[in-house]
Amino acid sequence: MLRRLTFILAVMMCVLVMSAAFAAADTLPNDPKLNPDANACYAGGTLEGRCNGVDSNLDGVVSEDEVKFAWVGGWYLIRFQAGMISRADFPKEYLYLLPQEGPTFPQCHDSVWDGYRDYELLAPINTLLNARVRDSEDGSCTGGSGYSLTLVTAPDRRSAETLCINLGAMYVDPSFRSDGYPSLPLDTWMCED
Ligand SMILES: [Ca+2]
Ligand SMILES: [Ca+2]
Repeated sequence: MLRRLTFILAVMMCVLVMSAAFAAADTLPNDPKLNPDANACYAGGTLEGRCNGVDSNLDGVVSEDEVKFAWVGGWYLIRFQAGMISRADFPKEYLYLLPQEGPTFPQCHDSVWDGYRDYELLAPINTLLNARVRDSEDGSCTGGSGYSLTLVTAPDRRSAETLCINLGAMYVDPSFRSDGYPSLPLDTWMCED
């Protein structure tokens, strides 16, 4: 009797373990590192709800191919988001799914006027001490570590001044003319420190 009970228990345990295993396969998280089917189109993904109704060619019908195209894009996108595919390796036809690339630093800004030195922007406009002046005048940003300064954008001098002070710089230098630097925004002002 005891032996039979043990056998029944063993069978029951076996069934329990197997169903647990199947359940695990069904409920793998939507994480491309754990789940080969992970897809940004699934619930919780950034394309959730946007993959089954995309009429890409605007003919009024969502075809099977259009749905498939969207899901393949979702498959790549979630792997990009997990750092498993780089922008360079991302399929060209799906690049529109990737976020826009932000500006990269340092940037060199060349003046079109003689005798005006290059400005090297080290961080986004409107941050304290985001730039420095180099010795070069040819857009190469070489020579001299230059002095640090702060560049801001504002529609007029008064708002520029407020912005400079709020950032911790002192006041606006009226001698700086950003229109001589075509690659800088037109309303760029320099804060003196
Ligand atoms: Ca269509
Ligand atoms: Ca120049």
